[in-house]
Amino acid sequence: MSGDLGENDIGHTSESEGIGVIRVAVTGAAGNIGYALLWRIASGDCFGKEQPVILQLLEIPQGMQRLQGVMMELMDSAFPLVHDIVCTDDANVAFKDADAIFLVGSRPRSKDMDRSDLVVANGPIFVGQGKAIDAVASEDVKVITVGNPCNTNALIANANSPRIPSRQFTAMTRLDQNRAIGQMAERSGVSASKIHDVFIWGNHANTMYPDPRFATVDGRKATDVFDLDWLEGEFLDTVAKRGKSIIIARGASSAASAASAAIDHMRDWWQGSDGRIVSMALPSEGWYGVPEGLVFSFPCRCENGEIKVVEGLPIDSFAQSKIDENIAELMEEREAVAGLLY
Ligand code: NAX
Repeated sequence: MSGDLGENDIGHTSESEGIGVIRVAVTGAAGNIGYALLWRIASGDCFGKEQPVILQLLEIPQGMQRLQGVMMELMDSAFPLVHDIVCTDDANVAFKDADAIFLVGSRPRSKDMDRSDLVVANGPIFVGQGKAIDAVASEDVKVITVGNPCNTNALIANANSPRIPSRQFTAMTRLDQNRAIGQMAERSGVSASKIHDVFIWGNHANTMYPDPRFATVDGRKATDVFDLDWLEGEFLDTVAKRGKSIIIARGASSAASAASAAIDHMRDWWQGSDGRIVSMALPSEGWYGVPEGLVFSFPCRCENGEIKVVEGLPIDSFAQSKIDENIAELMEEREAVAGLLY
């Protein structure tokens, strides 16, 4: 047992906490992404094959019964690295001393909602969770926001957590990057492992820009391998609208691929990106003319647990127009939630 974590804590498993154990919180843990994500964390895919973890899982009260089932299955998987599991509907319990937090839980977009409705509907969740992170999480906590609209939700959580440095709040655009790699791999016949340095600018939305200009495909420049019409047309369009295509094909939104991308994001942040450029959305410090504070996806490298934006890349007129489009959209989202940014 990891100690008394509060009255809403409904379950623990197994053993005592050993030296070096880290606490990993996941919200929306009984949802579709959570179901794929937890097994990857528990098996060591994210924090390393030797790193023991305590899982601190958050759900809303209506989700607690499903969460109990998830916890039972985790127990039944008997992962050696999982030292304890805490299930709760109280964010102050879930985030207590957390070293890493996956903010996945939020309300999905229904048919009658447009994007601005979603921004307003989900914003308040991230006010409460930001405050809880501020109150109880480790001061070194690394936060990834997956729940949509993820850039603006990360902005809200960051604004409500003044104790934690802004650079520790990120949003996920890695799924978009992985989708871009998938498209390049399919078209070129080269395996995904040999495609590097394609990354996403901006918002996790249709406006995003998967930038192919610095990418390599089996050592060759992507701009030599693929024609410009494809890169600025079908490629861009397919990546931007992939989420919708998955919903049409599967009858449900991306879950396993989203969980996998969240693992990639946090693993690279935690363990380093090995010199590779990866996409992460984080509060701008004015990089590439993006207004300060906007949570914007940039080309990044990770080293020693820190994210460094790759600065000084040349921007052509097409890239600039896409960056500007994303800035405009994110400014509009920020405006819509201005009342939540204390
Ligand atoms: P599900 O609806 O399957 O699961 C969400 C879970 O969150 C539910 O169990 C729900 O009870 C819980 N929840 C809701 N409000 C909560 C709160 N305040 N605190 C804790 N838990 C709460 O959705 P799922 O497919 O898992 O997707 C989760 C989120 O990821 C959605 O917002 C979705 O739009 C977003 N996505 C983000 C992606 C990205 O690339 N950034 C891609 C995939 C996905 O669309």
